[in-house]
Amino acid sequence: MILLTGASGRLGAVLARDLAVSGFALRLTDLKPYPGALPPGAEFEAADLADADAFVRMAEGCRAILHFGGIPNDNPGFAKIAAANVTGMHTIYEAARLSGARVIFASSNHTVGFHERAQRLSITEPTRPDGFYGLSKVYGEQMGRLYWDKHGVESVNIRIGSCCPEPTDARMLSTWLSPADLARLCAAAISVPRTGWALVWGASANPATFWGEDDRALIGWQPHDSAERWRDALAGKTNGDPVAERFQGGVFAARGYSQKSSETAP
Ligand code: NAI
Ligand code: 15L
Repeated sequence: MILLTGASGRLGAVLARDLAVSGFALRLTDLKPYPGALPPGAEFEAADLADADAFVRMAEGCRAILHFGGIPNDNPGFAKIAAANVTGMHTIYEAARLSGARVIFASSNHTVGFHERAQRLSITEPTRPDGFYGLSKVYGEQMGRLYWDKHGVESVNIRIGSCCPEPTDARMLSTWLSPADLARLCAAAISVPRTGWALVWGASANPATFWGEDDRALIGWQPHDSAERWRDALAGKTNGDPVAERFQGGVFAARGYSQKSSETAP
């Protein structure tokens, strides 16, 4: 059995459908009702990440928790991000510790959003979050590190780029992750015998990528898709904001930016 949080969201609903087709038995959960008919063999229970007991119960008998629930941007502000994405990680990791499940965590490229676009990052580069949302994802990755070192809870932390049916602007020529590549990555992350604490860039095989070395060989995953066939249509579709265009995080980095000097410290 696999527990999938955020099952009613954009990525959760895609994963629920694709993983059910691949034969995984799914326990789905979200604050919101599941949109439409449940995939074959799946069950659904509504729960808030604030309800730690509900997650301990739902994780019982699960070999993996795919954690895709939470706030996916900076819009609601610090307090709400902290409740869902920081306290919520404690809910998930305590449930994983008690059930013995592996966590597969939807982290984000916004953990490193203040790196310049010209850089090609490996996972050993320092994090440079571009907002409280990105910072909450750094916390989530490090919560996994703590639970691995202290309790032996395994996790695969996926720094997702931009996961949507097609890339829609020039930045996504670098950051796009096809939903099919995401589903294959999650299936591999569930199935591989050992992961320890692993960190993977969640992007398709985009030649314009910002990201390099990671733990994908450990997971046994390679992306199949690429944003490159949209290059002619999207190369000129830039944001116009110099801060958004300079940094990997794009508009997330530019939101509320008030650095006065022309150079951000290296
Ligand atoms: P979404 O907003 O469509 O889905 C998130 C789901 O989490 C929603 O259905 C929401 O009801 C649920 N949720 C929010 N707060 C909750 C709480 N307190 N308790 C229980 N459920 C709660 O977002 P999306 O795009 O599907 O993203 C899923 C995950 O992937 C998020 O964690 C996001 O940060 C991450 N991610 C997504 C990327 C993308 O390109 N879509 C890129 C990078 C990371
Ligand atoms: C994210 O982390 C967001 O959840 C998603 O909505 C996209 O904006 C994505 O990053 C991105 O950077 O394109």
